[in-house]
Amino acid sequence: MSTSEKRQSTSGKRMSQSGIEPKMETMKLTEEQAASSNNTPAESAKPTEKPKKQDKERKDQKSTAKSSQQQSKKKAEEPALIGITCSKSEDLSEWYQQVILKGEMLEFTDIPGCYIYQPASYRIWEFIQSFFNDRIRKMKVKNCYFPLFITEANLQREKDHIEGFAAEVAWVTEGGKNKLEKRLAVRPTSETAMYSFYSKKIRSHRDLPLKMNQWNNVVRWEFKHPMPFLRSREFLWQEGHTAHMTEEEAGKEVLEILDHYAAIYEDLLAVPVVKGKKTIAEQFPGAHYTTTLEGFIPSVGRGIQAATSHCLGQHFAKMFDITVEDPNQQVKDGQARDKLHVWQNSWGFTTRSIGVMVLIHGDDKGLIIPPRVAEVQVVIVPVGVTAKMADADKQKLYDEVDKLRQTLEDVDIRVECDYREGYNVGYKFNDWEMKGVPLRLEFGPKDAAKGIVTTSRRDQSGSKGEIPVSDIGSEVPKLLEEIQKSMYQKASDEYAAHRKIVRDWADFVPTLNDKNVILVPHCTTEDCEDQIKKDSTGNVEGQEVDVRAPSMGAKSLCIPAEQPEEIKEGTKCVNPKCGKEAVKWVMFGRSY
Ligand code: 86X
Repeated sequence: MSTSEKRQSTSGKRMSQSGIEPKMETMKLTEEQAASSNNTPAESAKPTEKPKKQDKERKDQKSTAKSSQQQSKKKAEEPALIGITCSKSEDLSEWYQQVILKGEMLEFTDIPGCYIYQPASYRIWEFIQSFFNDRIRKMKVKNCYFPLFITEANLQREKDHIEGFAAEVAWVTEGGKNKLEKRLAVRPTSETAMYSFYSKKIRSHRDLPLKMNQWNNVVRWEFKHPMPFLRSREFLWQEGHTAHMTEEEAGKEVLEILDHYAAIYEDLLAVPVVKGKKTIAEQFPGAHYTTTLEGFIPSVGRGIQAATSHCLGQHFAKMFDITVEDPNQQVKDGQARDKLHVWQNSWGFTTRSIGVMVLIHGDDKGLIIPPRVAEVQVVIVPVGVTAKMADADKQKLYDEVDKLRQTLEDVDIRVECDYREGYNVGYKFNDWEMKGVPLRLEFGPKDAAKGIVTTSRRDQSGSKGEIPVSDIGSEVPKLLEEIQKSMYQKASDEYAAHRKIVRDWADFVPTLNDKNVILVPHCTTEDCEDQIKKDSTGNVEGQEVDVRAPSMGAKSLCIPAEQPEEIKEGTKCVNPKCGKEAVKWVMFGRSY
């Protein structure tokens, strides 16, 4: 397999039959955007959808716009809340788009594949940053920053695998009115920039380990359909790059980082992941081995790569001449010691994680943000405020609400009170639900009289509870933790239920078609995987086929660290055309 083919398989170039990508961008492009967009091959690679469908979408958009106008005419004094108008199960693509736009997470721009991260999503990124920074600082990793631009000569030093990535590099060719003598790449990743520096910086074994991390933005000019958060041309990430004296030390770090990544997903975002190792066919070609987290999107039954931590071996050290003298070698006076190449790792975590979180937890009312990353954890909505209510009574209620807020803030809960005038309670409830606030407290004269607040969990629509006012300082934090736990548990149970053991090839494709990922006994070789990809391709019943990619084969997602059982001696690879012995349970699936 050529490097470029490898690269293609690594990044999963195939499109879905039912995924959420097909309409994402076309839908949202306004006419001006469409008109002004300089049709690069990506944008002009039409038709991206069946024309019929596109027409329907346009109509939908227009009719939505119209009905909202009509509505606002009808009730001019009361703003109309246009909630999520489609269901997650029926049209995931449309649902996802509405949820992130109406939840004010993200906005489209006039550049396809580049998005505005509104405060609601950027705040989640900040929670992730501070959590991860705490962890890596304990490992003595230092944050730093390298330039956005990389010279072509430097980028070419990675020539071994650059070939496979070349099509995605964005270039700056002009500065002001002058053409640059040498064009500059916008970083797609910083290996070449950082390792040239490492080569200078690392002189002796005393300079090791060297552990640096950047929080930055990178650009990969994807030609696949862009999707907000999940696959964008510019994205935010952290890239960690470390150099070690020994393979053992490097290997330990790779797994430690993978654990931190899993903790971000599971403990912060309440998203279950499977830890594992990439097969040769799917690993980063420049790596010695690649460890990975694999997530799962139940609505489409597809896997999604959640993060990677690579052991690079000595591959880059040889390319970039990163060496130290052997500290253990016995030498006579004046005799030079042998040079040892360092062992390197790299690891990355991106804003894709936010999209995965939205897809997993959101429902037909909109976002559901896990409490630990919610900017607003609790919203207090005063209820039972009527027009004929005396001002003094209203003020009394609001003062009590403010006391509730103070009590919660004193125990570090992030609270918002909704005192907005001119919006009815139903509107307010829907609005905060759309934004995903995990817990709503309702407080009105009746509650005040009983000395309680009414609770409504965002993750359990319709079920309400009560907490005595005197206990909210202790009970609300507990309830938030319960919400966090139960969101994770629900998602985890669902992932587990859709991770099926398959022993026979006859069950391979049908089980995938039932929206599962599968664990199969496999030989872990590249050729066999290619074969499986071909043989598992085909139309999926009941799922619409994207015209740009009529079918999608399954690829290996990872070799799970936790194997379901031992592979018994004599077990054959699941692929009947392969004939080799199975060596591991490998997780296969259709994937993003
Ligand atoms: C591979 C590997 C690695 C640091 C990570 O996965 C974690 C963080 N980097 C990145 N990769 C490339 O090397 C690459 C290179 C070019 Cl020039 C490109 F255009 C795209 C790339 N994509 C991925």
